Amino acid sequence: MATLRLVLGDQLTRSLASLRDVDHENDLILLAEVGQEAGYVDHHKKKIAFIFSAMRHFAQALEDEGLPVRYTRIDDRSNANTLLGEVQRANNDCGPFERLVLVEPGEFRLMQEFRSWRETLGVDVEIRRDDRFIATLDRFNDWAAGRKRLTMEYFYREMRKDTGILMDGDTPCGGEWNFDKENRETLPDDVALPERLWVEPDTITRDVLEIVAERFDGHFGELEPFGYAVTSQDAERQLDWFIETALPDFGRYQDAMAAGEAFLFHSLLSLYMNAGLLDPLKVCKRAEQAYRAGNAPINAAEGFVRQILGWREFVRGIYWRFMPDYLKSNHLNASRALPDFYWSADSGMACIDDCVSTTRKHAYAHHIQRLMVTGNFALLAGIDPGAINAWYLGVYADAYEWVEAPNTQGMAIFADGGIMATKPYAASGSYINKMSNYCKRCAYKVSKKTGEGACPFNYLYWNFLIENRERLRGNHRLAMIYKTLDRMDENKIETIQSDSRRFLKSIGLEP
Ligand code: FAD
Ligand code: DLZ
Ligand code: SF4
Repeated sequence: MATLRLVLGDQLTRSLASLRDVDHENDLILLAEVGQEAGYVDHHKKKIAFIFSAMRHFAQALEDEGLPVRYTRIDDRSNANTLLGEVQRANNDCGPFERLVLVEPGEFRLMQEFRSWRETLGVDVEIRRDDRFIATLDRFNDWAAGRKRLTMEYFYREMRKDTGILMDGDTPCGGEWNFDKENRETLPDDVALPERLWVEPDTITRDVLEIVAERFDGHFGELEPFGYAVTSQDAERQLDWFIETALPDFGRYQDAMAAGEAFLFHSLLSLYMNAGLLDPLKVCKRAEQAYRAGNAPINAAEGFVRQILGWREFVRGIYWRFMPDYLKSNHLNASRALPDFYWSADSGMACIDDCVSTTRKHAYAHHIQRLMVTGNFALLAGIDPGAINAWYLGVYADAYEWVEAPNTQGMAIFADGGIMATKPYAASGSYINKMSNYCKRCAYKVSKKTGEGACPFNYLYWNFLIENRERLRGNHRLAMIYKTLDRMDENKIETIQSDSRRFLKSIGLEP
């Protein structure tokens, strides 16, 4: 049966479910750079370049294998600029096809659209399971069914047992399931950070860089220098580099932050796993092997595996279980606009400006920067979930809604009301000060709680608890802090509120 096989920009895996039974004679594989996908949020220029270049390299590899491929470039004059339009054009030019085969997309909006295509196109549309994850969605839903709380840690343990990763028989390697307590060291001043491995752009990437510079000039972010891998072979090299060079220290410095240092000992592998260039199970197995060979301590191997086998799989399950309502939720009724400094990095707060600069430069920031700096600020300042989700979805090279939304709605801003986290990850300046060297170079004083020059995170933290007292005081994990607030004298509360109003006004968030 003549079949058209549509492959999306984050499905660049040769063993993709829709490519396994490809018929060299009768089928056509379609990849399309379209305005619809490049423009539905303000994607970082580097993210667009990464995806387009990876798509072009993938198409080339398929062609080199002798497979029939149709590739639409963003600057093709006849580009319909929608996925549906490109499917229709392929059908008109090279069809008719009796069947369209694709793999579940990573975003609900596209899933809905694909489900309507059978009617629109009048052909059989087969949407196959995306089996590039370690757990199926059925496995997640079976685990989740009937549970009052969905706790990542318990799901993660099931995943460890299912896969046998970091298991000695029935017991977890090292005698504990979780070495989280050994993942919280701060970075010493004299620590030697590893030299990252970058990939020199080839002709395909250079072409893409030119097109992105021209067509997406108004988008956020710095396009060059561009050094990300765009093929699975180069992504594998990045994995080798990480396992040998950075993994041994990944564990202890997992939560640390340092001004001007974007990567520390992090892997920078999320963009490759999410786009299909690396297999997450293989990545976990490599970390396990390093541990078993004595090349990485347990707190590093387990800390790393937990992020992928645990968090990555867990957030995917949460997304598909709770969409579409998940993105509509706004438990804290947050409605303030996103401050301009999320784009311009000129807030005067050293922590925010460093995280935004890193983001602007690399389309990357590591987890604690996303969660405890930009995420924490958005939580404390009550930023509208739509605005902050759009920011996270656009600015990171690894961002697709299945992984971005639970991390933002659930972890960072508590908009889901506690599906992901038992309490909001709200923190004052002292957490940032403990985990980084930002405060030493900041115009604000972290030790000052209120008044001129005080760290905004300090008064915004208490202001957040005051503003959300009714919604949060029933949360038993916040009981102690609300007791402290109850004991606070009226003048202090007044000062916190007026400092917060003044500050929010100064950044355009209060009238
Ligand atoms: P490492 O620190 O080296 O971690 C190893 C791997 O673990 C990552 O590559 C990633 O695949 C996985 N991982 C770690 N934490 C998480 C997590 N919380 N959820 C899912 N996977 C995780 N991650 C994305 O891949 N895409 C996103 O759009 C995204 N948005 C986020 C938004 C917010 C507000 C927050 C707080 C986190 C977000 N994360 C997202 C999770 C995490 O920050 C990134 O996966 C990580 O920073 C990627 O860098 P790395 O590859 O160097 O990770
Ligand atoms: C993110 C992205 C971008 C920028 N451009 C394209 C594109 O032109 N064509 C395409 O097929 N995919 C692109 N993508 C990735 C999709 O947005 C992604 O497949 C969906 O968001 C589902 O995860
Ligand atoms: Fe951030 Fe406050 Fe520290 Fe400045 S003093 S870097 S605003 S936490």
